[in-house]
Amino acid sequence: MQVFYNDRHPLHHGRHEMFRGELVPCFEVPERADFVLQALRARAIGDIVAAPGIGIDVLARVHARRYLEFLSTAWDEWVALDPRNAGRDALPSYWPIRTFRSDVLPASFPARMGLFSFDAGSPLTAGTWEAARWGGACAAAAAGQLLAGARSAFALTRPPGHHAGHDFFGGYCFINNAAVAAQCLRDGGMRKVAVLDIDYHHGNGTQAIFYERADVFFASVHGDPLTEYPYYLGHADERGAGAGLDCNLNLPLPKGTGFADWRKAMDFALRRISAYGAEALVVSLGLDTFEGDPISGFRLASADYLRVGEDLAAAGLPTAFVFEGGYAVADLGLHTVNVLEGFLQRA
Ligand code: OKS
Ligand code: ZN
Repeated sequence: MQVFYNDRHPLHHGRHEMFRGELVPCFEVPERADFVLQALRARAIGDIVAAPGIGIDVLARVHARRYLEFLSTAWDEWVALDPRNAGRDALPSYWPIRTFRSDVLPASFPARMGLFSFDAGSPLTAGTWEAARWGGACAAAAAGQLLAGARSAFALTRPPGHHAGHDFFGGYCFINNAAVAAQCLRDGGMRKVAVLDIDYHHGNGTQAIFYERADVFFASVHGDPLTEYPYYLGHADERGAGAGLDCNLNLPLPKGTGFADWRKAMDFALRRISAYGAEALVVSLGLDTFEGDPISGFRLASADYLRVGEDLAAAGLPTAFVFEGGYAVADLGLHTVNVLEGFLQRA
């Protein structure tokens, strides 16, 4: 399996996120990807390579041009507001929710920061754009492998992507890597593509990007948004719209769900993906379903991830894995490698 490793990921290194009225240290830290890289090397999984660069046009297949333009200049604009900002992360303070306008692009940088985001937990730093766009390149390269006939590939990158929408960041995500991979598969000739999101959190960005499309099926198993982040999307009655009706499947599960019930949900999603007729699969691989995750509530154990990989392989589709969440940092390598090993043994 080719592993496209984003070696620019440490350029995105948030210090603090806003959490219930105070700035707390970030959970989404560079060490996350370092532990996965170490484990891949230790267990000799995959051929670890760099992704070739991509143009902005590839990202613009799933993201708005004005959003990409914003991301590319955001740090410089933040520092221009106040030179002392060079020493602190950029976080939004204002959001244009219901009754406000989002069609007029504000000249004010803090106002644009809010227009293009949905929470204050996702610090934007000096190297965020560089790290995030190279993550998109890793996802595109993983898709390219499948188009060239490979059974699987892995985009190992951070920041993660599945909360990022067409024109917004949030949930530690800026560029939607899984959406980039799915779109690249479509543009490369795959007629029907599925994204299966097994991160603890609902992939609201990916869902929204493909919600009205019949050519990309989105399925997600996640903590019930009534109690879990991102709260405002991910309910079972969201089935897609327009041409995309019934091309969206949400399987919310209560906090505390263990592997047996979680596995039934994932296998149901895989059956729906098979019935849909997908020619390729993108897996949003979050490892925050682990029982030891500090901010999540499912109860998967380390060995369960081998079974996850096996079940994914049994679906029989060319599969691109894209790294998402997971905050039990020291265990992330083991869990990621278990999924990939289970997959490779069964593939
Ligand atoms: C407040 C909670 C923010 C949760 C963000 C979840 C990010 C994630 N600190 N998404 O998959 O893992
Ligand atoms: Zn997550």
